[in-house]
Amino acid sequence: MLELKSKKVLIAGMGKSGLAALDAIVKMGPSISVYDDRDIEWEDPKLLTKLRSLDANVYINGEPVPDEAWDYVILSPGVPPAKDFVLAAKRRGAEVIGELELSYQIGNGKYAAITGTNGKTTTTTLVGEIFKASGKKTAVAGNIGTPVVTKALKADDDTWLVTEVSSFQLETTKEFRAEIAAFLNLTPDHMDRHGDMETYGEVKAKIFENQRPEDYFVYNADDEGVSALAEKAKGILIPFSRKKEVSPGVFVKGGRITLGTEDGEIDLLGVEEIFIPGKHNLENVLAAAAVAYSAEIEPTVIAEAIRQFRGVEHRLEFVDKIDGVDFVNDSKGTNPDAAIKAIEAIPAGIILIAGGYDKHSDFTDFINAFRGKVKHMLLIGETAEQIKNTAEGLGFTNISMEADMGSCVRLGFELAEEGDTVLLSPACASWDMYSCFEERGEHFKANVGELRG
Ligand code: UMA
Repeated sequence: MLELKSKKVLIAGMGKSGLAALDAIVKMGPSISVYDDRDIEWEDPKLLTKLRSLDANVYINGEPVPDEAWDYVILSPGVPPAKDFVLAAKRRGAEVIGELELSYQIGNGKYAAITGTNGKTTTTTLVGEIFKASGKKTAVAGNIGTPVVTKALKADDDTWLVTEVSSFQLETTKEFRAEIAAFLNLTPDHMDRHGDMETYGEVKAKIFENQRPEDYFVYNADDEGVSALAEKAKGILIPFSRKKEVSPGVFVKGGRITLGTEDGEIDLLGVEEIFIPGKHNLENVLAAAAVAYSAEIEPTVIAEAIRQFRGVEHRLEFVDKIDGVDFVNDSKGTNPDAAIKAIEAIPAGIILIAGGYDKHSDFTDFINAFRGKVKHMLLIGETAEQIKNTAEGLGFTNISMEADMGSCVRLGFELAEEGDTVLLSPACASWDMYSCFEERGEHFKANVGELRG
């Protein structure tokens, strides 16, 4: 258990994670300082008043953090560990941890942790549904939107913390241990932060670093990068696969999702019974079944919860049908691979809205995935020019450069014919124009709503 009484703690980032960390530690008696680039005084005066009432030292709006001997620096996931003040704090002996590690050290509960480049939110949500249906005490948290420390402090020893875990959160783990860890897939993302794929893969692999031999490691046997990393895992391996029979594991056989166990095969349900579309969602379902199987949940409960599952908001979310044109919100398509999966899951006749924050992604595979299905692309945001250049270089020229979401939705509707889909799947994060992908998705939906007048 982390001992914070009279320790000097710096919390970096006053977003969801930083605020949750602050609330979690304040009663433990540390001397607290906080840092944020934002001008909190102007943007959130109530927060500043709260911080002052806690006697916290506040460094905001570009003010330099003093080079002091902090005992702990609690980093929000969006704050890069390579920042100068973090490196300086480390040199002076500070322990740098994130909110996930804090949660593990001061909270209760056991972790079913899910990582991967894409599918994390859908899989985490489905695992949560299955666990709840089985009667287990369950809290769903993490990168999905609710800081896990908030749930871990309310949990007891039997509570399963079904936790979506990002690479940003894993970068700052030390002792964090998941009794069940799942690694869904590995494709390029966040290269601006991690630099290269090798580093990105290694950071993600921290999800199983502290697992014990009795813990479970669920992984995608169809993904070469993930399978190579799985060789280093120490727990019981539970692979899942769309393409081959893996036993023990979860796989597809004759169109049926099947559990391979030591005592033989257990039939779960037919692939056609899954509501959420696309091959990638089949993989998410296989992964969720494997996590649930690792927690010894009854196969009938797993199958029924999968049948009932209708997907998550902002992920291939059907918004409306107007004059025969479907509008689909995939604002969570925040990297090229996620957007490719959305395009693959939707029939030909797509008017695609893309572009956003620049994470130094390469858009070649994204454009190549159009394969005659995308009729027109509407571009916004920081990456618009780069995506346009890549597309034109590959011979796709039906492109409009737009100023904002409103003009994209209106022009998309004008260009669409009956039977077409206007799809928002940006292949980029939202942070250039919005505070988060949810806000972008809501803005898309509001603009679709306005088409109806
Ligand atoms: N900030 C700085 N300096 C920086 C960066 C950020 O001061 O260099 C400040 C910002 O001004 C802001 C605060 O830090 O006030 C924001 O902190 P944050 O970016 O860590 O975001 P939180 O609000 O704490 O939300 C985080 C996750 N965000 C990121 O990882 C970027 C949320 O995931 C998560 O839901 C939440 O914790 C609860 O666990 C979102 C996300 O985009 C969905 N994740 C990325 C992704 O999925 O690709 C990893």
